[in-house]
Amino acid sequence: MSHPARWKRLVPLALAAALAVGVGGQVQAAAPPDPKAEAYANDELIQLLRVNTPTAADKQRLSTLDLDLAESAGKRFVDVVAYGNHDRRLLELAGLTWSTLEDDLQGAEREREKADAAYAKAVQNKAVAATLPSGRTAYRQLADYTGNMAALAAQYPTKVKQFTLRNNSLENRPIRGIEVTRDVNASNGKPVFLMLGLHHAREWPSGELTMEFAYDLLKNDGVDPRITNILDKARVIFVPVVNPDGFNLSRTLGYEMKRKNCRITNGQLPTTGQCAQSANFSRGTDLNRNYSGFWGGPGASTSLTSETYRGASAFSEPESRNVQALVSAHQVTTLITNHTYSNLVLREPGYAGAGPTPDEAIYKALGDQMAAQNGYDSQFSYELYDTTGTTEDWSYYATGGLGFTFEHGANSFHPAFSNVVNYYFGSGSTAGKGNRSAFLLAAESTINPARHSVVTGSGPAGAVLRLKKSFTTKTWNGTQLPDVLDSTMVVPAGGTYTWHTNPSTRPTVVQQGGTESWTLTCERPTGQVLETRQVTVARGASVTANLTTCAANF
Ligand code: 0X9
Ligand code: ZN
Repeated sequence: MSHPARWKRLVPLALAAALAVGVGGQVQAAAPPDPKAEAYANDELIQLLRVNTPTAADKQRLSTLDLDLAESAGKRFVDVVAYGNHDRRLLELAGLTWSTLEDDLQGAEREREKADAAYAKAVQNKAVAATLPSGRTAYRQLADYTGNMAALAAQYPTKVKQFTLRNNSLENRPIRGIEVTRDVNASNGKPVFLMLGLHHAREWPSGELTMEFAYDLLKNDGVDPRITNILDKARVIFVPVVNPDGFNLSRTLGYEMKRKNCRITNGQLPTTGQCAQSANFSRGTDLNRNYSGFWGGPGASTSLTSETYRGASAFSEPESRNVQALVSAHQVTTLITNHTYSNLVLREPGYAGAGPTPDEAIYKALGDQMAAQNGYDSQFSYELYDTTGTTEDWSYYATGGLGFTFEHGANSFHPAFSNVVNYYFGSGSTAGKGNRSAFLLAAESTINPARHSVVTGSGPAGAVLRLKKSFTTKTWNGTQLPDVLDSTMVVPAGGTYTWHTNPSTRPTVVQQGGTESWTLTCERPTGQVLETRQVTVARGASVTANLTTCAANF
């Protein structure tokens, strides 16, 4: 993975003068100039370093430097993207040591482009077979994702429904997803498995794997009995690109290490082209710190130029609000948010102090089962470092749906494309260990009623049933933010319904021995409510609600 350095210009330590070592050995960087912009402007090396952190104090010291940390597989090290001399100097001044995983990330990027071109050519010449479900041989660009989803919807009109998320991105791009199930236009109460990609712009395989699983389900429905069963019984929702602005910049506009979104100034939309200016490379909100669950706690930064900037407030960003709205409007009983890298299957809690979840037994069982398939380590999210405001820090505690972060790959955010094939199938470098079978298990777990709840009964055909719950989600400083879960289904022709849902009681309330209920309403399609019931249902349980008043008046 090492490449000979092309330019190893030693920039005189003018930058070092911008560093101050404060009392207690605390190292602080003065604000401007932006080290990333400087590193690019001066052709300094951008490197991937494995920083030794044998003790918690080392990890703590490293985290105060506000460098670009990657998730990493070892307990005794943290990988860092170091932008030029400035970042290496910060590490030195903090007394940290490291080994070099990649001494020239920009050089590696050019190598990757060459390798990808060669791979595509080999497929074209039939020297190797294109094996991904879609047949793709190179990383998608943003337009490919959009085009692929539209094409799937056109090809499989009864199994694929395209939708646009509630908000456009900061750069005003619509964000698209697809729902996949048999008879997709019927609102039929199936349990929902949600798969997300590309919260983080540079993590290209996270979008690829998401998209390929959608292709696989559609291609092999009626061929592979496991997939046929999944399409029969679950609704699988895909949003392959949560962060299109960042991804577009990373994939096509010359800043491939972009991680965050395009928030350049708090409270303001970016102007055209502003996000792509090198002076703004460090700016943006980390969407995976912007969710409301424990927002503002450890493992997130208050600085707009930090790679883990949490945003001006919880859900300040349209892109994270999109996921919130999507999850709040469906009974998402299983969620996988794909990231790179480190070969991990992560479950809640995201910070150690939260304590074990009340669902640890089944949460761990599912994580371990999936990890047995893809060969990753199955562990708590906090085991490497605490984080707060991540997707599942909100989604799990708000809905009880079992949410996982998958960190794909050994040591690169977007390695040569042929690796994506291996990640998916468990071939080549990852022989026998693939994500396809892990994803299938997640979909099958979604179907398993022991892992969610069921509300069933009789009701008038055509009536709209609604499950609603209002509560507050607590941020780190104790602020209570309103949350509303509100999903619907339609009673089928036979006059009985089965609705696969999340438990009515949230995990933290379960932990305290309390209960919560869903408010179930039976409505005319016009919205007129004919019957209202309180429904309390635990995980693994089923309750019956016969909507006789509604039936009598429908
Ligand atoms: O830091 C993140 O947002 C994720 N890692 S990444 O390298 N893809 O950026 C991990 C989030 C999971 N939570 C914890 N590690 N606590
Ligand atoms: Zn990530």
